[in-house]
Amino acid sequence: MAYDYEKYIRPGKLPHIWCPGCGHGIVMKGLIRAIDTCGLKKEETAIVSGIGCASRLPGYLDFCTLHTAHGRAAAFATGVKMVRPEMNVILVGGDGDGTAIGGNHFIHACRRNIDMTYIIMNNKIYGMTGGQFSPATPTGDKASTTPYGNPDPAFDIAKLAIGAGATFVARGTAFHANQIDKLIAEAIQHKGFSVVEILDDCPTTYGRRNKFKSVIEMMNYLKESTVPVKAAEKMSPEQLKGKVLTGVLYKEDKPEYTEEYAKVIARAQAAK
Ligand SMILES: Cc1ncc(C[n+]2csc(CCOP(=O)(O)OP(=O)(O)O)c2C)c(N)n1
Ligand code: SF4
Repeated sequence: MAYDYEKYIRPGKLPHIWCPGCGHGIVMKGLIRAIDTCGLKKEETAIVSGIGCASRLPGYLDFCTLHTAHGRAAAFATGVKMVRPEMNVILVGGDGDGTAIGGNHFIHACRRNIDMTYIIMNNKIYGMTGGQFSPATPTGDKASTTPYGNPDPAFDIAKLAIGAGATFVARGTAFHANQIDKLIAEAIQHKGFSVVEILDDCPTTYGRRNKFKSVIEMMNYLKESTVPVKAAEKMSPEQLKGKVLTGVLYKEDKPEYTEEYAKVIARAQAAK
């Protein structure tokens, strides 16, 4: 049965800016299905982004949306959640926005464990500005700023989130479209800071430079290079060599920040 995405879309904002074959639209549809599954109301849900192709996503959705400054989605979203803790707050953006210019904000949002969900679309590149390398560009890959191969090691964004204190971390891919909504729905339902990294594709500025002949090749790469975390349990180290794990990678219960902050305010008021 066809899914009714239109009830969540702002028709006046279409057509979208994304290139044919870009994975960001697949993620947007997954997010819509997750929001629908969780039954979130439009007026009680804020979707916040920074700048970039991925960060254009909230503009197309009929919720309370904020398109902010580059790398500052976490800062604005934190402000929304602190003032209106009853709101559902979802952050979206790219690997460049979230882990380069916004890296500091990202790790501190993870550390605080504010009840929000951050969806990072990791296409390994700065798509919007023509393909400069990002902290997620693998060593040796080509970008407009590394035409002879990137000498830097890349962040593992999911591991970075776990190390910084996020209490729910999952990874999916744009190829596995029908898992994206399930991962995001579980992240939304988790109480605390949840991160969903979606391995995505940018055929225009990354694929062409890195010898992917078509979007299908890029999608096949996402399929072949990843293994569900449950399947990995039965695989040998040799079989897992070069594979990236997908699914729910980490989950823990910890005190939530806005609730702890409310207790501090109550203590301060009682002390007056
Ligand atoms: C302060 C500031 N610095 C740089 C830019 C230019 N800029 C716009 S989008 C972008 C990169 C976005 O890359 P990413 O977040 O990975 O998203 P993608 O476009 O790949 O989806 C950059 C560097 C900007 N808008 N503001
Ligand atoms: S430049 Fe890349 S990330 Fe941006 S819309 Fe095109 S394919 Fe997507």
